[in-house]
Amino acid sequence: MSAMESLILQLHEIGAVKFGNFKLKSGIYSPVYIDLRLIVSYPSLLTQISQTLISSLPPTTSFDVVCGVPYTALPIATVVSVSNNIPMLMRRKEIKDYGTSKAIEGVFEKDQTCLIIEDLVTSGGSVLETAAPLRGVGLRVSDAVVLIDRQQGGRENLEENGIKLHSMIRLTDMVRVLREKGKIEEGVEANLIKFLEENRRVSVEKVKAEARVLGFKERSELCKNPMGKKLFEVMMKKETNLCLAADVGTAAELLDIADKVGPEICMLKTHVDILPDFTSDFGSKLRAIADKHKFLIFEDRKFADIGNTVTMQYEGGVFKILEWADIINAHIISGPGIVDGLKLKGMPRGKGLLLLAEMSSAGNLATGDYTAAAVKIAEAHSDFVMGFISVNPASWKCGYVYPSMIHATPGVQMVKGGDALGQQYNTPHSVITERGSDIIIVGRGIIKAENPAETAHEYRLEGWKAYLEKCSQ
Ligand code: 5BU
Repeated sequence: MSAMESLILQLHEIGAVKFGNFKLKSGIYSPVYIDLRLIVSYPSLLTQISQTLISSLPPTTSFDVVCGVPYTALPIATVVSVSNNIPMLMRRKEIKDYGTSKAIEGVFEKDQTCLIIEDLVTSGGSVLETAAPLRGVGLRVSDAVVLIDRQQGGRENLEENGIKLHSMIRLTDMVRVLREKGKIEEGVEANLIKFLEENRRVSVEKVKAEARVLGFKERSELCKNPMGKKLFEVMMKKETNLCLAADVGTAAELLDIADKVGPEICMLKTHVDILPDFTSDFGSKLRAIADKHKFLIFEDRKFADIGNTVTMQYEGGVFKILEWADIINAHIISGPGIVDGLKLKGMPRGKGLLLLAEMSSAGNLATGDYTAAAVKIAEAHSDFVMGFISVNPASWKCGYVYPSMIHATPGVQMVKGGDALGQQYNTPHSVITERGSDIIIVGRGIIKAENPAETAHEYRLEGWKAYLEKCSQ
């Protein structure tokens, strides 16, 4: 029996490979599920895997360091490193908000070659996510080795990004061996082959975008919503990704600060229902200032009702938000009907919608599956949904990779901290680079400053510098 066959049988034996009907991260159903996290419990299998991985590489492959894709491949990479005496690097998945905040841990020199080690490749997206920061710090990445290749486009996607994929076990080989050894029925193999045919290539567009940070220019071209496009253009033209949260006491003060801070911002965020002196000409007055300084108006109304009700709330009442706000936002708690409702009114007038995928306040419930649901709804309505209110989109398992969507993040101040009522602040640099957002939304950091216009200028410089830094990675 070959080393590969033996490994396949052992992986099946420990339950790392299961057959049935499983929902994958991407939402599609798969007849096979592979969970290699289990291998840490089987040290001798882990050793075998690590040895076979390295010996399966073509002899011409040379590298100075290895780096495992977090998390499952980390123990494999560690064993490879220790048993072959090759130094290892670690890529941080979550970058710390304190300390040195390095994406790559370990000692290396510029232009050294790093071999990426991965347990399972589907689209190749995770390998690219690890390759990007490695390349960002000056390492060369030309090869990746994987224990199991699901044969769903990973090889091609990586090849297009200059990475040759060496796979130890291909999914079809694995299933063939298991069938030959009588571990599974013939029908299971046929079912899997059919599945692979139907899912040959997993979201190449997503993977490509993941590989490098696209600039606002390229992203504006991908954006389907006209207001989203416009916002990208405003940001580029004015070189600012600052949004002012104009939470001042009166409409008069709001118009005054909008005029003063206008040159510094790409967007001004309002809570129109906090203004005691609101009059029906507020919208046209703010519009005139927005046109003068070329910023967009975002009413942070946080619609949350059923589709039919929000159409009325958007268009009617005292505030007539539809008349003057370029952008609005909505919770998805009531389901996708809310987007249909708002779209009915907003689309014909070229408006844009941000979905609340996350919130900045402590203990909020917009996390995990809820965030993923917001992404799904946005994808289905990308003609009207221009982006998200996000807090840490870089940590999303889904969605962050859609370059056409704009991420705007509240809870920003020059120093990390919070207020007495649950608000949590991150710095402009952290929000844009580590957390993967596009726009910083700043309220009290600016409006409570002695000189709001000057302070806004400082925030603008910080935010834009971080954006440029991210693009140059
Ligand atoms: P601050 O003064 O910078 O804390 O103001 C933040 C603004 O962003 C304020 O208008 C909030 O209503 C708004 N906000 C937020 O803080 N957190 C969120 O998750 C969302 C909006 Br959504």
